[in-house]
Amino acid sequence: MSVSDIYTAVSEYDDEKVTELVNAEVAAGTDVQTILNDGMIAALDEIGRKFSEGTLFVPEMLMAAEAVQAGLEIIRPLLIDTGVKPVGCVVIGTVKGDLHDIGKNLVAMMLEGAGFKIVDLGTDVDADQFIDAAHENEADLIAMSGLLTTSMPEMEKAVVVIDEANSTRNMNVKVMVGGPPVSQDFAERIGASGYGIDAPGAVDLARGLVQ
Ligand code: B1M
Repeated sequence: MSVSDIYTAVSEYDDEKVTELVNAEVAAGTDVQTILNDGMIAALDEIGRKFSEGTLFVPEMLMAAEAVQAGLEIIRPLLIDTGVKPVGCVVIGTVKGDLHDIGKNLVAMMLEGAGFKIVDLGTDVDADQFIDAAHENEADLIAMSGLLTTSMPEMEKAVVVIDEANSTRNMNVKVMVGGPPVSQDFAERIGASGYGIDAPGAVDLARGLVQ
């Protein structure tokens, strides 16, 4: 048994096997980040590569994602095991038009584990939904995830509307963005407060932004 078996089970869309193997690795004390990165995320990357070259299609991407979600359910308590008082509140979601949620869920789990209160709006979230939730929860941060190139203009539009809401609705919420098409340069260009390269990076960034 090794982490590469998890990679294989995700590649074979076998969620029961993923559950069994992740449980076994956790019980054996394998580092959670290794299980995540080398087992599950690496397999999804390979699936994505095959999708790009046209040898796999949407149903296979979906089945692989479901296998990864099964593994994440097991890891979740390990990532959010915290008894500390909230260090801030983050409203998180995947932007309008985008239904990818695995990365967003991971970021949310790690932020929760770092002591943030999380309000997760799910996927396909528009700017007004982010703003209303941030207002209602007196949030410190709005965290927008996007996997599609078409998510980038949505983020840009949302930042403008959130800026306006900060003045008109007496809010003071900062915006962080993340996801593969996004970069530090992009975040700066659209006026976001920061860019998180991955889930641990999002935690570091969020900590810095709420200080
Ligand atoms: Co889609 N998909 N997908 N997909 N999918 C990608 C993203 C793609 C790159 C595949 C490819 O072409 N190689 C491509 C996007 C191309 C582009 O626009 N540049 C693509 C496409 C085209 C599509 C469809 C349009 C396909 C179609 O219908 N023709 C369609 C779009 C649907 C929609 O959203 N409207 C679609 C659908 C799907 C599924 C539903 C089948 C499924 C998603 C299921 C789900 O999420 N529940 C799916 C999947 C699984 C993928 C791939 C294979 C895997 C994505 C993933 O979960 N990665 C993906 C290819 C790939 O990534 N290699 C692909 C693992 C995850 C942990 O990584 O989300 O990047 P990621 O998160 C990282 C960092 O980015 C960061 O932290 C995480 C790790 O620590 N991060 C943040 C993420 N958000 C952050 C926020 C932060 C900070 C960091 O702060 C706010």
